Amino acid sequence: MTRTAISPRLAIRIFWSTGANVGPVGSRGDIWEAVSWPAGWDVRHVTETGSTNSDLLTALEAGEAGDRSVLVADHQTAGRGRLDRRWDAPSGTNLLVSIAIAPVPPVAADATHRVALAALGAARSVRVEADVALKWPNDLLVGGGKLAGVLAQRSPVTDALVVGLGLNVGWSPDGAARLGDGVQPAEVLRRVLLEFDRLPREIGPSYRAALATLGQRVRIELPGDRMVVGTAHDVDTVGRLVLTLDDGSTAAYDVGDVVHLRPAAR
Ligand code: BT5
Repeated sequence: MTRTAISPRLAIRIFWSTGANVGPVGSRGDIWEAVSWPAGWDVRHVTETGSTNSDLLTALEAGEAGDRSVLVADHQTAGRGRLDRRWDAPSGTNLLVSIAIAPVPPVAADATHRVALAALGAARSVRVEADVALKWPNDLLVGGGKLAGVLAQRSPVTDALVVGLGLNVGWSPDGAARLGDGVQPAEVLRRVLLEFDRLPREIGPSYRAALATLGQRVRIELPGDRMVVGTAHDVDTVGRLVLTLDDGSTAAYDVGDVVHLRPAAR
């Protein structure tokens, strides 16, 4: 049997220009096709891929996607977390989506803050009774368990970035949180995009106001098995978390995993 090899770049180009690879009739593709997306968003759905972030970056770099292009998948075989970690979800259970933002805003972190705030608004609108909190830099928590994470990747080729959101809807790993049964990932995405469009032009004050980390005593686990403990008192203009350390000095951190040492006050 002869097979014609198609490069990943060509495959995403074909997908993006034809809408091919969208789920077949009778599958979950129907649900995604039926959604009425807010104006101005170009939402594409695939049943399976490696990573929506990688695909959308490829599409951007090929000129096949642009600002407000959105790629959502039922399943990722190589879903990525920050720092080369994995993001897991069984097929069809959770929201796995990437959003293209172009050009890159003057403060790149603003783009990830927007997506995190939109996800926070969407999660709160679905689970009004739950205490959904935002933890620096962009995690959503419910009862201390991780509900969602955000991964931003900047294109080295074009003036754009991709912000990926993994939000647990019907499934969560041990110790994590989910929105719960009876909620469709497509409906959650619709709400995320609506909330995104409602955010103010200046995002910094909204982000700080929503960030449960501020005022908390925290531990930051830093790359290289280092850690630091202090009180989080601000986020600086480039998105770094500013801590007051126990010796009274201040220090700003741009990457790390934060643990709230007291329950969030809001
Ligand atoms: C994140 O990383 O929180 C960013 C996750 C971004 C995922 C989205 S899905 C769509 C888009 N395409 C991609 O390829 N990625 C993005 P981080 O803070 O590093 O968290 C990763 C860690 O969370 C892992 O090491 C696990 O311990 C844990 N984890 C994995 N899957 C999880 C899940 N579904 N819920 C909660 N925690 C999870």
